[in-house]
Amino acid sequence: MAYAYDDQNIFAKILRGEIPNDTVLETEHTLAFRDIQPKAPVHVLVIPRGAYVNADHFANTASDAELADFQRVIGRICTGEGLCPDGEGGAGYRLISNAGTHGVQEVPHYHVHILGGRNMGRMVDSD
Ligand code: DGP
Repeated sequence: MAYAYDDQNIFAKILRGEIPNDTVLETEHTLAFRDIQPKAPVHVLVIPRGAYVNADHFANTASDAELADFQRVIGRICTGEGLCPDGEGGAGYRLISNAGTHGVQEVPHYHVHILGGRNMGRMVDSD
């Protein structure tokens, strides 16, 4: 696997503190912040601190500690934003991770979008 990571991408700059962000949660391996162009009342981006291009790069090469931390942050964000459909008022959410050309990924640093606060509609357009 030869993933080329561009360390000038916008999320790399956010991680280096070169660009401000609206942080929701940060841990040793993970950062979560609000999307600058929110598509829903809640729109949080979760990114690893490590230099991973996309979901498969991260899943195939990150350490167990990084993988676990990332998943725990997603859980904490869903809980903290009141999105969990667990019978305590949350109405649910959608996770999206775009990769590559067909995924129409804009920023080449792995990220998961957490979207909620409204009905997100059908998963994808059929065309
Ligand atoms: P994607 O298409 O999955 O690569 O989505 C990239 C997202 O990143 C898009 O929803 C807009 C968001 N975004 C782009 N630049 C910035 C930025 O400088 N700050 C923040 N907070 N979000 C950004």
